[in-house]
Order: sequence, then structure tokens, then C-alpha cells
Amino acid sequence: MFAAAGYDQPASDMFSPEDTIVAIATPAGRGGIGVVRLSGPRARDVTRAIVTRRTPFEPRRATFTRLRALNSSGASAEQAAGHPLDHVVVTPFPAPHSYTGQDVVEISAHGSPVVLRAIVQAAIDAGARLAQPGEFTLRAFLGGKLDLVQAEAVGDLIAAATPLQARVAFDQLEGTLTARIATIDAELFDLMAKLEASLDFPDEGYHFIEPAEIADRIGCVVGALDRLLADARGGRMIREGATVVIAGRTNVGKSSLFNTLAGADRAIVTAIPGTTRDVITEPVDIEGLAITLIDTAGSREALDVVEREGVARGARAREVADLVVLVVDASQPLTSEDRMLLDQTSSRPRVIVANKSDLPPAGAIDSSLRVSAKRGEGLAELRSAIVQALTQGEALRDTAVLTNVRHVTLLQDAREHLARAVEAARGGTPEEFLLADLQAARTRFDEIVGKRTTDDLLQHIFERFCIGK
Ligand SMILES: Nc1nc2c(ncn2[C@@H]2O[C@H](COP(=O)(O)OP(=O)(O)OP(=O)(O)O)[C@@H](O)[C@H]2O)c(=O)[nH]1
Ligand SMILES: [Mg+2]
Repeated sequence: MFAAAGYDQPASDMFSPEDTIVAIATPAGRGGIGVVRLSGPRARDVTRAIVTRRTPFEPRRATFTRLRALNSSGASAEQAAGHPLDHVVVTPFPAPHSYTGQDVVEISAHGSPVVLRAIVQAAIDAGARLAQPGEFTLRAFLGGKLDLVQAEAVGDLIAAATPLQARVAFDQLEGTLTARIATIDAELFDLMAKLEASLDFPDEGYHFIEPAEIADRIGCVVGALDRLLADARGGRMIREGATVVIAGRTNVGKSSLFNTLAGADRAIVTAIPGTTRDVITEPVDIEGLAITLIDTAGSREALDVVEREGVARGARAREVADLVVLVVDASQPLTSEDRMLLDQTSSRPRVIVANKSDLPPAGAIDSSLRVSAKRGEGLAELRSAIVQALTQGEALRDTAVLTNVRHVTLLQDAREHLARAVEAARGGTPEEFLLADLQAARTRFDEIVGKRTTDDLLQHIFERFCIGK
């Protein structure tokens, strides 16, 4: 059940594809055009009830008309003196050739939130109900237009913050992962058929497949899964992004570095130690990774209560970050505060940066990256060091097919069953037991692409979408 988000309509059940749903498909705010989308068996009737045009619309052809609200009795447009809302362009996509596989109608209006909401309300008055988050894409999945990996990719593509994220999401939408899994699944299907045949004709003393061949072929499948899983850490990092905190004592140039990496003059920079007193956050694209970059107050014995709170917040940010960029001043000898921070972060994923490399060096620290935030030197090296540290050296591929932790977990599980099956086949275990492991692996594949799902899983996946997607 869900709240109707301010629209006047009855509550409804979550998965009810027989309902005709409506929502604004374009983002919140004003724009040149805004699109309201309808899907369901009554999409065309609802549209006819709220437009002035009386002749039928042609499939997939954009047609200009006027749209008007129904009067409060919900009477049809002919009888009602509903007031006109906007000039619109209506494009019907009859089933099954539509995004959801149902009858879909897209209504393009002027991109005014007020007008778009009024159109949605008019559609609700004419018998539609407000769509829930992700419900259009859920219908596309339930209607067989997309598999579950592709439906998840739609969400990822819309949420992408970097071109690399968009590219890997689009690859999944194109079915890259699905195709790889289908190939592996077909091999397991073939093996199972041969094993079952051997089981069915045990008396003939005829083996349709030799145990050694079974072990080899399952071993190849394990190898293929390992190759897929090899990119998983980088792939997940691409999809999910990471939090990187810039730490260090006061005045070493943290905020200068933060601004340079962010490409914006976000944080105040002055020569006065203790300039930054709050945690400042900025989304940045580092070699395709969606990084949340955090600037913090310089660590020192705080002078006042405000600074003390700032330093404490900085320490908490260090604890939750995926990576600490620890900055020291290359032109100064290390201080006790530097040493304390080096010590405190020694067990954390970190990159140590010696800033102010444009000044005469004081031999602050060896084996660190030398950069000058002021001159913009050494930044390319810093960016790749950040990515290296986050992915633990794994290359970031724009061909990464595994990006989603749900898929990774299921594939690892499948791999374990198959590795066990290889051992079993080598040890001459009877076919029944092998079959159970092969079947378990195939079930995991089914769960990835959504041939098997539960309502809980679908709800979990689609509730992250926005209304209208
Ligand atoms: N020569 C030189 N000066 C720098 C460099 N980076 C920063 N500075 C200077 O160092 C001073 C402190 O810079 P900030 O970026 O404010 O340092 P911070 O670490 O954020 O300082 P707090 O916020 O006080 O902890 C400023 O005067 C900067 O201009 C650099 O690469 N070279
Ligand atoms: Mg600062």
C-alpha cells in the first residue's frame, strides 16, 4: 500500500497490472516539455476522456490536441465543461509494442509542474491511478519486455553520475551480462541432460558422458565464472561510487586540493590555520568513478568549541570513508600532528600526498605522491592513485559486466556449487548428487535474470526507482 502523494485517489495494491497507471515521466521542476505517461488496458480510454480531439489517435504518431480536466462528477469530456489545461501532443503505443508491453500513451505538455500535476489528476479522475516508484519498468519486466538485469540497468542508467557509469549500465541494458549467463546456462543444461540420460538407462551400462568429461566441462564453466567475477570489485565501484575523505593537519592545503579535484571553488582557502571548520562534500568524477569527495577541518588541538566539533566531524568522516587521502606539507618537516594522523590511518585504505611540491622540500616524507594544489601538478597521478587504491589495483573496464552486488553474490554462490560438482565428478560421486549442484547453480542464474523472483525482491529493486520510471 502506498500514500497517493497528494493526489486524490483510492489506495491500491502494489502489483496490479490490470490497473491503468499514470505518472509524470520527466524530472521534477520546470522544463520546455513535460511528459505524462499512462500504461494499462484503459490507457486509451482515459486519454480520450481528457482530450478534446474526437477522432481516434493513430498508433505511434504524435498528434496535437487540447487537454482538459473533467468536472468533479467525472462526467465524460462531451458532457463536462471541464476547463482546458494545455496544448498537448499525444502519442499512443498500443500493446505489445510499448515500453511496458501494455497499451501506453505519452502526453507531452508544456513543462510546468502545475500543468503536469493537473493532467495526472485528470487522468486519475478518468479512471487511472498514480503509478508507484518503478512501476512502469516493473510492468516491462513482468510483461517480458526486459529481464531483471535489464530492469535494474534502467535504474542504474537513470541514476548514472559519470559517463562510465552510464556506459556500463547501458551495456547491461543491451543484455551483455544476460548473454554471458545464457551461454553458461546452456552448457549446464546440456550437461544435465546427459547426466539424466545416464540415470534413466542405468542397466544398459551405457554412460552418455564420462565422469572425466563432466569434470572438465564443469571446470570450464567455473573458469568462465571466475573471469566474470575478476572484474567484480571494479564493476561494483563503478556502479556504487565511493567516499574519499581528505585529511591532514591544518594549513597543509587540504581545501586547495579539494577545490582542484572538484574543479570548483567550493571550500574557503586562506593562509590561516584552522580555516575549514565543517565537513564539505562535493560529487566528483575521478576517472569515471562517482566519488563523494569530503574536505575536513585540519586536525590539531582545537582552539574553540566550533573548531573542536569540526575536528570531531572530520575524524568521523575518516572512519566511514572508503579511502583517506592524507595530506602533509612537503615544505615543512613532519609535525607531531602529522605523525599522529599517519599512525591513526595506518590500517585504513589510504593515499599519502605531499602537497606544496612547488616549494623547497623539507624531506617531509618519502614514498608519497608529490603534488602542488596551487600549480595543479601531480594531480593526474593522484587521481590514478585514488582509483588504484579503491579498486585495489583492479583495472576499471568500461566493459565490466558485473557491477551489481546482487548479481555478484548469486554468481559466487553458483560458482561454489559448480566447484563442488567438479570435485564430486572427479571422486566418482553418483549422478544424482552432481545434478543437484548443477541445478542449484542454474537456479542462481534464474534469480539473476529474474526467471525466479519473489515479491520482496521485486519490491526491493523497484522501490529505489522514482515515480514515472
Ligand atoms: N605554495 C603552495 N601553497 C599552497 C599549496 N596548497 C595550498 N597552499 C596554501 O596553503 C595555505 C593553506 O591552504 P588550505 O587549502 O586552506 O589548507 P587546509 O589544509 O585546508 O587548511 P585548514 O582548513 O586550515 O586545515 C593557503 O595559503 C594556500 O594558498 C601548494 O600546493 N603550494
Ligand atoms: Mg581547509
